[in-house]
Amino acid sequence: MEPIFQEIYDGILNGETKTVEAKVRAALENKMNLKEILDQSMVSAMAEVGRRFEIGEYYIPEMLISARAMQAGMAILKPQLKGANVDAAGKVAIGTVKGDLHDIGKNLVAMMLEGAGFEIIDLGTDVDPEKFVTMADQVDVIALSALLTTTMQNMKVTIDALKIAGKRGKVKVIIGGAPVTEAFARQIGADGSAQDASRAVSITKALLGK
Ligand code: B1M
Repeated sequence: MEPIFQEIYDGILNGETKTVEAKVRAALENKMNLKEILDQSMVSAMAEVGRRFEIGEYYIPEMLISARAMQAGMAILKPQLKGANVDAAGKVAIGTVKGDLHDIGKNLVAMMLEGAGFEIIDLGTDVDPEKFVTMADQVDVIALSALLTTTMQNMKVTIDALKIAGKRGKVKVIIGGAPVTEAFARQIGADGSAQDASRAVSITKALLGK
């Protein structure tokens, strides 16, 4: 791994926000590839945080400070991802479903979609199904994120709420997040699912014929 990627990785693991900000800035100044910065040093660090949590080496406070350092690094990358595409490719309302507070993956998907020219309405976390329903007339795509096996069930609740309100035909629905599979997406009647942020962009484009 590039030494600077290692420093960002370690900074996230140790929750050192200032270090992460400085190193991400330095990586950008050195013209390092955005996707490599994200995947090799940042997303992989969060996967390691999860592994340490699973084996009881990290607890919630450690997860939180790592998440804060990750978000700080992402905030620096965001303007770089934006702006390459000027034409709005479509409008997307994105949110983490009811009961779920994880927002790093959702924010990354929103950033990549924005970078690909989509207009984003970010509804945040713990979003009520009804809130998504109220967006259906205003957007082309509703994008649902969930990180918990418990809250992924609320993706179905949200899609069902769209159906009951007669709005399902008006929007495409894509879903994603660590526990989500294509089989689950089919089962609950989503139009597509994506394992990561770049695939979320290609699926959204394909669904809108872009
Ligand atoms: Co939580 N947490 N957490 N957590 N947390 C997980 C998800 C967990 C796998 C950890 C573990 O046990 N190994 C586990 C879930 C187990 C399960 O359900 N099977 C877990 C748990 C149990 C919990 C709590 C219940 C812990 C507790 O309280 N006892 C609790 C739940 C709170 C709640 O939501 N109600 C909780 C809390 C938290 C924190 C608040 C401390 C913090 C979140 C901070 C934040 O988000 N602001 C946190 C964190 C940081 C994690 C881990 C460590 C990292 C998640 C992350 O940000 N990953 C996570 C372990 C892990 O994932 N390995 C874990 C980096 C991010 C870039 O990846 O979010 O997967 P990810 O997003 C990816 C893809 O999934 C995909 O693209 C993204 C980019 O490539 N994607 C989409 C995501 N959304 C998409 C939408 C799309 C398409 C693709 O289309 C719409």
